[in-house]
Amino acid sequence: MEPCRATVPGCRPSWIRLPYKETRDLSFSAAPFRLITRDLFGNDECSLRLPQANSKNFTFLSTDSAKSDEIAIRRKIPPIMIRKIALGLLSLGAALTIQAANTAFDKASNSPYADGWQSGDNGGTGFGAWVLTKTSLDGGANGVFTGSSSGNAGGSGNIDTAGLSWGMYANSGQTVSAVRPLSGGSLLVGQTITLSIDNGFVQNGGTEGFGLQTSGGTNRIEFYFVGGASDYTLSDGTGSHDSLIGLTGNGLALAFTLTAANSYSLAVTPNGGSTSIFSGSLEGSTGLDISQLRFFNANGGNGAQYDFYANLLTVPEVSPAWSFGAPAILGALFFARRRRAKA
Ligand SMILES: [Ca+2]
Ligand SMILES: [Ca+2]
Repeated sequence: MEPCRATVPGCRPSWIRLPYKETRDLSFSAAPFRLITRDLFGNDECSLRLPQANSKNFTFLSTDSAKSDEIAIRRKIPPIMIRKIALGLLSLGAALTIQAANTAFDKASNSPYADGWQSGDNGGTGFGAWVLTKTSLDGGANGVFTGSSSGNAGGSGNIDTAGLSWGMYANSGQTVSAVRPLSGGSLLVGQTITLSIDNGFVQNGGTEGFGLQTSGGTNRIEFYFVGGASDYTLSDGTGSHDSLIGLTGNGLALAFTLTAANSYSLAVTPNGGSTSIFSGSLEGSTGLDISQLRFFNANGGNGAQYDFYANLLTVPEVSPAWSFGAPAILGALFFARRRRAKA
């Protein structure tokens, strides 16, 4: 194994020397992967499967005064026993912090949207910049704007802040998408994304809604309305399901929580209505990341009553009841060491 730079994605394994008490940020373009360590002679010392295999950004802090250890990233190595992992990591003496998606908040009434909503706008805090795309250059067939979501569905409730939401229109077979990346890392177990959507009427052949995606744009879950249907549709790892939540033009508040590597809960509350909570498995293979959200209006219809709106995006602070795994693993290490000492 030739040493190579850990910051180059796809270099397997990628070794990085980590001096005593030094912190290093690492970022990778692919998951899942494993962390391993080795000594100066190139012997593998231990291997640690990340609690969140979909994490792509994280920070190491070396506490090894011997200055002789290296840390590396490997992908798709068969699992080994936790006890071996624990003892190996103890020999390294490293502490690991996994970086979650940043706490974030944004709304349509923030100042970057005062001159309109454009690709590259990045209001609020904690998100990456918007990526807005449309399938036609014809501004009459698809586009985005800011305005009150009370204008759709022939006059309705809204999800506005200071009279504004992010608006999207599409007709004549066109589609407009608005992608918002998370920053700092992908969503970890215990983290939540909240948002509001307000679709108007949706013509037959049209869909309006949102999805959570990998950084490469693969859907992990979607919630949307299909023109001609009675209820909203929820698509997850077991297919597309009737949510039994009927069409509303008044808006809905949604809260998605990653409850395990491939499991979720989704709370959906129509404006003025009661909350429905869904849970299940995510689309795509286990270990894929959730790194962005996408709003879409796919041929929803021509006219204000068919406009789709979104607003109020947050990644809240994580409840103390959740753990990102690293503390639990470190706890297991001490447990393993104590057991060995007693034996
Ligand atoms: Ca703008
Ligand atoms: Ca509305």
